[in-house]
Amino acid sequence: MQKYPITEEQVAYYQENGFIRLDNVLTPEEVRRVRDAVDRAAEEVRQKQLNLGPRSDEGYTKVFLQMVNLWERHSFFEEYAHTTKIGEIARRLTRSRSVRLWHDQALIKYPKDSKETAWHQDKVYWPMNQGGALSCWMALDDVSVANGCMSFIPRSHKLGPLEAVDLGNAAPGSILEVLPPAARVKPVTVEMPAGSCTFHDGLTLHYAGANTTDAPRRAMVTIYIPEGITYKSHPHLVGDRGNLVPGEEFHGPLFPVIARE
Ligand SMILES: O=C(O)CCC(=O)C(=O)O
Repeated sequence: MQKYPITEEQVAYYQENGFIRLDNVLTPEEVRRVRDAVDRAAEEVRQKQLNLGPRSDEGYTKVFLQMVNLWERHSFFEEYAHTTKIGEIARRLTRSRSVRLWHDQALIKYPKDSKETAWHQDKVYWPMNQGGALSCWMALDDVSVANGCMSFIPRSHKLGPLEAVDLGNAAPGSILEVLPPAARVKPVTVEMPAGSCTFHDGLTLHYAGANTTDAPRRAMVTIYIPEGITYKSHPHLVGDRGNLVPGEEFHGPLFPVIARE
């Protein structure tokens, strides 16, 4: 698989702003395969939910359907999570010698009945002592304001960790009210075609609108841990995995190396 070319200017932009948009990272055929696999996984979840009956976390499910660690359940996603073309971008952007997988997740905002994803930082939910882990948010549909594309606050990763936002219930902009005046800069809203993606640092404030269109908005997110990040005991939705001891670096088969120098 061909490498996606990353320039030193792009690395510097990412480091300064805490996010970057990259175009045409996946080919249309690659996008189609990921999208079909996401649809199949979502159908499985839907069938299971029909059996389980109504859910108690309706606020959260309207933000998106979130399917985590698909790579462990479906060989297609295992292959996707190991896509070195994407992992290598994460490695370059973080100027790291290697990156490991933290977890993957497909995020679907269903038409009409969806809610905004409130402004938040990811790192505050992660069991990691240091910042630096980052997400690749791959658009599987053309994304725009109308169907819930992402927005970012440039340089907000430099603020350090803020409070964790309750994504199911918080007012979408609640965290913006506590920002220091210097950080209240205009967000950058990233509309882009399917196959393009953004990378964002776990401390970068980001948001996605509701999906007001008639079609689903599908994204495949892969989260990478650069070298040197250590584990801290902290409840997280993917659970306490891998028997890691607080203070030690992430390692082991549940956090495989995806790209190395
Ligand atoms: O897709 C969304 O609605 C939000 C995604 C997000 O918060 C993330 O990837 O960290």
